[in-house]
Amino acid sequence: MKVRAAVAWEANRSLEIEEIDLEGPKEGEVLVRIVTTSLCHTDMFTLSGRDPEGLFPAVLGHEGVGIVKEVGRGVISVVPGDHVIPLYTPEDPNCPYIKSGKTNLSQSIRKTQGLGLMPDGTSRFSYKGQMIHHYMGTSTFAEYTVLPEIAVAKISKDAPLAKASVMGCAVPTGMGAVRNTAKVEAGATVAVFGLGAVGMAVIQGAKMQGASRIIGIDTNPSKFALAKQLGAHECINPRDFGQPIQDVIVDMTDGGVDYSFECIGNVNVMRSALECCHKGWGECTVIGVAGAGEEIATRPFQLVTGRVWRGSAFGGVLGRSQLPGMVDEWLRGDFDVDPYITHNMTHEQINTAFDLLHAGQSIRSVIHF
Ligand code: NAD
Ligand code: AHE
Ligand code: ZN
Repeated sequence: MKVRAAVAWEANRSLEIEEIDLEGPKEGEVLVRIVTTSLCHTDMFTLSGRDPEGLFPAVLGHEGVGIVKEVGRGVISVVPGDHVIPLYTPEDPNCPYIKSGKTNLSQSIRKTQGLGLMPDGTSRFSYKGQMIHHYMGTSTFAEYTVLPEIAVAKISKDAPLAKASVMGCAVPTGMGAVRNTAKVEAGATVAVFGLGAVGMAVIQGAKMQGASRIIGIDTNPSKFALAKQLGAHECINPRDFGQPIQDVIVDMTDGGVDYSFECIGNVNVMRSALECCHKGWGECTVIGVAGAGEEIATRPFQLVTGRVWRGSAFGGVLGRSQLPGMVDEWLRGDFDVDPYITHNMTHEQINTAFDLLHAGQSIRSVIHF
């Protein structure tokens, strides 16, 4: 079929809306009509050329929601009409990683996903005969996309599709990192570096866990009002201090925070986030994604003396078995997703979403097809 898609032809070039060819779902695959998609920093990161797995041309996009239109042979868990969230972290119950019960990182199709291909090693997208790569196994910047069955989470039909895209990455990533990765407990002190959608979801999650003090850190003070609305007790700008931000936070908290989260993708800030943790027990969760060749550093003494560095992908959330429950939490009113959605626009306006995120003027832009 012919579908309109925003194609990333090469790094650092605006996306072009093209009419491309999409092959139907093969065995174990699902055709989904994307209703809305939102722009995550990771899409922008890949377009910048810093992602070691970035491949071009590609249909980017991994934070979306849609409706199943057709299923391939052997698909039993979803049917046409189901509302689904594409999963860049699929959940295959037969994968040993999932069976371990220790991780959400199903590996059964990870290799082909990283190569921009479907599990059979081919792409469903092409333009005038030229192969176009999938991205993160999701490619939500197209009117229709094809996904492996294990990469769709069936959600309640009560979830408004105009808003549900943010449940495809930002919200579960931030909230899940708090609950599943760091396991923040009531009364804990928390520092959140980076107040984009992911950092905001960390704040929202920390508040729900009953954190006693949540400190937001960002170089862009225009983010502070929303961070406070969502639960931050105070926000600070590292540029306002003449000393390293970790020292400032250690002083503010009488020895450091119980938990910190890096939601930027800056390796220097990852160090600050570790070093602002309390000696003996403070734990830093890295969520931000850093470019090819970048590495983190600290004095090993920081770890010897009890601080912990860990990382989190998709908030440690099991996409098929846990994400639908998080959507239900939203629908019950346990948390709100409206504050994340600062802009709404059409597919044709997608490059504006990149410009706004790059300029620090948006939290999430939702693109409506
Ligand atoms: P965003 O661009 O909306 O927010 C990043 C924030 O960091 C901005 O508010 C910006 O002003 C702030 N910032 C930049 N440099 C800073 C500095 N030196 N000190 C303090 N603040 C600084 O991004 P987002 O969509 O919220 O994503 C955040 C990060 O998380 C990105 O790296 C993204 O790729 C990554 N991410 C990871 C996962 C995962 O599963 N691990 C999921 C989603 C996003
Ligand atoms: N491709 C990059 C890494 C990108 C990355 O870390 N992606 C996160 C999700 S970001 C969502 O906004 C993730 O889930 N990683 C786990 C995985 O298996 O990809 C690189 O460095 O190669
Ligand atoms: Zn994302």
